[in-house]
Amino acid sequence: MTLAHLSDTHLGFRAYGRTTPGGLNQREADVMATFQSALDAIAERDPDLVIHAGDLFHVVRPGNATIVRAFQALTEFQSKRGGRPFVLIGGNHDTPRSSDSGNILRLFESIPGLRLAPHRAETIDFSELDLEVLAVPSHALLRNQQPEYSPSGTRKHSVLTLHGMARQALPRHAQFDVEQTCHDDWTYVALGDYHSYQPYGRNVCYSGSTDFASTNIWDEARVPKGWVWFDTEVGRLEQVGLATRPVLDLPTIDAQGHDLGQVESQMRSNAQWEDGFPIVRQRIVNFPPGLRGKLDHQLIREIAARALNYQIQAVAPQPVAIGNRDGIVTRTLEQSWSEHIDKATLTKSVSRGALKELGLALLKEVREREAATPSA
Ligand SMILES: [Mn+2]
Repeated sequence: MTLAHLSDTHLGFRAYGRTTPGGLNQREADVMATFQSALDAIAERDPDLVIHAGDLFHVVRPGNATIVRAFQALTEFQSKRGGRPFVLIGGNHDTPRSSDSGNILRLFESIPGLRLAPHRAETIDFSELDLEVLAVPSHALLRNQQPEYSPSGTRKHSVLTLHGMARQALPRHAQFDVEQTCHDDWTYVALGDYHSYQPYGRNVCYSGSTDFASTNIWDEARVPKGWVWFDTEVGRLEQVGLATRPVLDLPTIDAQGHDLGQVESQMRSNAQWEDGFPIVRQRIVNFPPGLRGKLDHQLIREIAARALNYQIQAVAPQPVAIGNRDGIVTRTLEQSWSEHIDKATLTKSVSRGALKELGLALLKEVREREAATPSA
């Protein structure tokens, strides 16, 4: 048996002000185009089973254009595949909290071969493939309505699909543990919710989103987008890449000890990319907020004209609030450290200057590490 696993297509996602000549938000059009190319690539490889692990739509009520395009794309896809099995589960983005009845996903039930689990966990049986699929949508996981994560044992093949956050992916938002899924007992476990491709074993993974469709795309920029192919005869995950509009997180500029001209010249040299109107972020750390508006507007306009979006993210030197008898004062850690050492009583064997330098060097090291890690 062969299967294709995709997830988190987030149709209807919108960002930035740009629109297509037809008046659609440019990112909404991008995300739809990537979805279409995923379907084309999957149809080409012709799997026995397709799993969409949730968040087909970005919102509970997508715009009409997005609903119509999604319906047409899936109808055409299923007709190309002769209505072979396709399982689609509800995600946290496209499932209304209150009731099942108003769920937009219900519309898709009429597409031949498409089986839906929008709200409740259910087992779907496909005798023609000697296969059972346990579908656990977001709503069921959140309400603790998931059944035991074990296959019934009556079918040769068994697939678990689940939409939710694993402790292994984002510990602070954990809804389940990958170990809980007993993935070794299943033929395949298709996870949805986490937006980067992330395998946890030979047969279990997040396929990731098909395009950049969240508020923090910068963390995702390091992992290519795609969907996953699995052939039970081969028994190995294969991520199949998808071309998207490029997302570029340019090297961070540290403004400490530099003047505006030097910062601008680094911005210019960082802004080297081929055409293709990427989505770009330029971080500048240790940059006082007041200086943001003093950067060369012409330079910024020139760079921005070659991007769909050029975002300058200025991070101010971190002040730290310290309380004393006279009230709360704001100082940088470096200032506080220097002032403390200037006044501290030290044993004779310790050099005041060397100790001060050591502290400042360590603080600098911490800042550099922080600058190298994109914020969550
Ligand atoms: Mn999602």
